Amino acid sequence: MIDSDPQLIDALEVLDLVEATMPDLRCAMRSLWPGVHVRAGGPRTNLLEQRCAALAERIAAAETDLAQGKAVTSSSETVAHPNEHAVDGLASTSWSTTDGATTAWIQIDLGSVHWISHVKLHWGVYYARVWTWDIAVTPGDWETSRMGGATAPMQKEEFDCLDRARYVRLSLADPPGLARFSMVEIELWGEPA
Ligand SMILES: [Ca+2]
Repeated sequence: MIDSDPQLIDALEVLDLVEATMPDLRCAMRSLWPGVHVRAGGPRTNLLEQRCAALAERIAAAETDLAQGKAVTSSSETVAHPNEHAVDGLASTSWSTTDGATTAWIQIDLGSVHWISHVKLHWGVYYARVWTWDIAVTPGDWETSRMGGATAPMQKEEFDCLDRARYVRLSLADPPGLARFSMVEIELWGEPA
């Protein structure tokens, strides 16, 4: 009988705990979500599936693009493509470095500590074949969360994480052509910690 499956009853109790302690566990739950496995059939399984689906919807609805409109600094910017264009929510604008540097960085201050569950990088024409994503709770307390590399102009990259941070910094290196970098938008999805 599925109704008496102790593992399933445990899962329902865990779900009760997650719901009771939201929002602290929202980010953790989202991270665990792909691993949730429920046996098919049976009234209690259906109940668990329904509650998990409802919880996932609540988690997604609670998240916003934390980066939009936040304070942003960089190694260099141009008059036509200032730092703010990387976090203005517009696909029609972009931040660009000045020419001549084969490395660069752009940093966002969220104003307070947040949970970040996933990141979207929308590259401009001038991308980095090597990038590093660093996070910090306090100034200077940098920790590398992710490394990667873009492979084409205007590429959109997205990755999941479970980061708790106030400051984030994207360091760029190895441009394929001109010594220049550009980003259309950096999106940080999550919620206050
Ligand atoms: Ca933009």
